[in-house]
Amino acid sequence: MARNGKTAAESGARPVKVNAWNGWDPLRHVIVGRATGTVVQAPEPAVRRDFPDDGFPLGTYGPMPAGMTAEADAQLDDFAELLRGRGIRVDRPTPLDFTREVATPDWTHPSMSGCMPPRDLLLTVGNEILEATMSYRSRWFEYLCYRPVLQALFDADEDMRWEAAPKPRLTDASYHAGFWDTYPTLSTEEQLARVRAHDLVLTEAEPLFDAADVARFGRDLFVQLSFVTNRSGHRWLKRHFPEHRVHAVTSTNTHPLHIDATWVPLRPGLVLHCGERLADAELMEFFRRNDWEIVEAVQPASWDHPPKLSYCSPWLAGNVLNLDPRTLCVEEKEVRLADQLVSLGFEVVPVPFRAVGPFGGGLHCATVDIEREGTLEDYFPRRHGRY
Ligand code: ABU
Repeated sequence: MARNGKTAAESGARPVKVNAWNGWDPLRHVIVGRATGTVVQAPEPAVRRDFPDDGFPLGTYGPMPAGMTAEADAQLDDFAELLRGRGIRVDRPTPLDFTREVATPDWTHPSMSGCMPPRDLLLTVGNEILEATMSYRSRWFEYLCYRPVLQALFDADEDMRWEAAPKPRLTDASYHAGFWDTYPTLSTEEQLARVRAHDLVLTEAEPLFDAADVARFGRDLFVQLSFVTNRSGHRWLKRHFPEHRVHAVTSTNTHPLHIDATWVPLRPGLVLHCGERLADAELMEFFRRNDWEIVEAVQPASWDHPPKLSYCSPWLAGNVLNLDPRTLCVEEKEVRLADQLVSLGFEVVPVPFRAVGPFGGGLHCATVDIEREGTLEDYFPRRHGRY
């Protein structure tokens, strides 16, 4: 029912429909995150924040600087308007007081985090929206920011499936003690060996995953094992989506945190990999065997100048958002990447978004697809190895 009491059909609006099978079909409805109220999280076993030059040395926490938050919110609002101007319906989360202490029967944590980036939390597969487990205590309650939107979608679309993965305990048993003291001291080769073996901060005590570690390619879902996603999380997803082929993947990324700045689908038959972050050789062969071209992204513009208080890598440049299989939103300063994408046949929509980076992501991270026009398809008819 529309706000004026009329149904969507009566008011002339397109009916709300949850439907998205991949990341490139024409976008009709999306969530765009908010920076409002974001905090640098209090210390917790899952993650280490240490910004000695930016006012938040190890062990300190609190609200992000007001000016940075205002600038990021302005860019997010402008992006939402840009999308609306293209006829795309946009929903926004409802921020909470993220400075407040949170607790479960197992632990108390002095702060939350924020409601950027929504992509970390919500995964749309077909008519289902799944709330991920998350693996940070500071993000345990983040789903509450999205409940008003999810409730409205549930009320508007009779066919929407609203699911939530099991809320994790996140006791100390879920983390390898001392990980953040030792891992940064390892050589690149040693770190890569740990990534390959998936011997990182999370234990296998319970299923854990972020939604942004799942790349959707129709019938095939690729789940990156990372700092925030464990094997048990992959196993849970595999059982949850029995009609899909759900693959666990790693890459040559020493700091794996979300697949959407590593292995980025652009359109059927074309995937972008972010520089040195190569996928497993077997996965690359699987893509090639199915006639997918793999292109290496050019070096990001922000390579030598990471923004203040950012925990993301410069590869956020590759964190682009498809409006359809021919049109990509790209951060406006990533001119070389834009040129590369134009040479591959895309229309590029430049979007000022640099101020959003310190709030956890780029254009893909900052959004969640609610509706993309399209159906479930099989883009990989030829199997290879364990794929
Ligand atoms: N949330 C995306 C972060 C990706 C990266 O730092 O590479």
